[in-house]
Amino acid sequence: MNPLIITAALTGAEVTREQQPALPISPEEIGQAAFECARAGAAIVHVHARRADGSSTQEAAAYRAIIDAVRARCDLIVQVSTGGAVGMTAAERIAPVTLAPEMATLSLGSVNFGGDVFINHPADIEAFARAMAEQGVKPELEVFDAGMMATAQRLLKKGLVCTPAHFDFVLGVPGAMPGTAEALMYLRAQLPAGSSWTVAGIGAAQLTLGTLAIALGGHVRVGFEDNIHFRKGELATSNAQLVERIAAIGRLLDRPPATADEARAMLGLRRTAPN
Ligand code: KMH
Ligand code: ZN
Repeated sequence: MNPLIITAALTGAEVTREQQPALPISPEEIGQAAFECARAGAAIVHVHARRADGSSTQEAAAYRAIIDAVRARCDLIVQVSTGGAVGMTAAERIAPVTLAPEMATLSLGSVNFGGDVFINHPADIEAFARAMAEQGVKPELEVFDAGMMATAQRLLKKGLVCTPAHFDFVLGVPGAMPGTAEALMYLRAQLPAGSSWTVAGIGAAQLTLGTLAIALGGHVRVGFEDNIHFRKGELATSNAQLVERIAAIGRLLDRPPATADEARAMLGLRRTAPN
């Protein structure tokens, strides 16, 4: 049996309350959403911090409040974002890693991102990888485009990322690789041996690529960061609703949801003392 690790990407940096009224923004709301997602079958929460006015921030104190709010309610793995929002400096973006969370994202290259450009300079990528290694933080390698697999290989070769690596294929961002089965299969074929992987399909691809990933032995990310709809023309009522559906598909395909501790063992995470 290969349990399914479900990541709930609860908030993101770009989605607004106007677009999705149930978007969790405050630490308390994010903690409550994490609790509901844990009950629905998630093992990891991928989190972004917002200020009270909804704007994005990478301040460590804001992430501290989120980690505390999640830990007060459930034992989910907290994965902080180092992508932050488009336009933030690298120095801003790396701040939450100083809290030594269990996991953090590590974006592997620059890419067009809707009407913006998401910049990840090679030197910054290496500095982020070093900071994570120093803090004992497991990186999730974010792949938006094909060339980023070569960057992953370079980081592994330089010893900046340990094996087995864990990848997230983010597919369907306008300007990056599309949310198609072909794109997923192409990236999967290039995984370094022994790697684990998850897929974050954007919009409607969240359901189709998530289901395909389950069948292929991968893992799945769902949540409002990537998709605000339950189906075409119908907003999801909560992040947990999206987790519930993918957990049900996992069970049908003999991939029951992993608990947080099962996911820790599968990903080789250190079990953190509450930090
Ligand atoms: N907000 C995007 C520009 C991550 O969390 O590491 C980047 C992002 C990736 O969300
Ligand atoms: Zn993110």
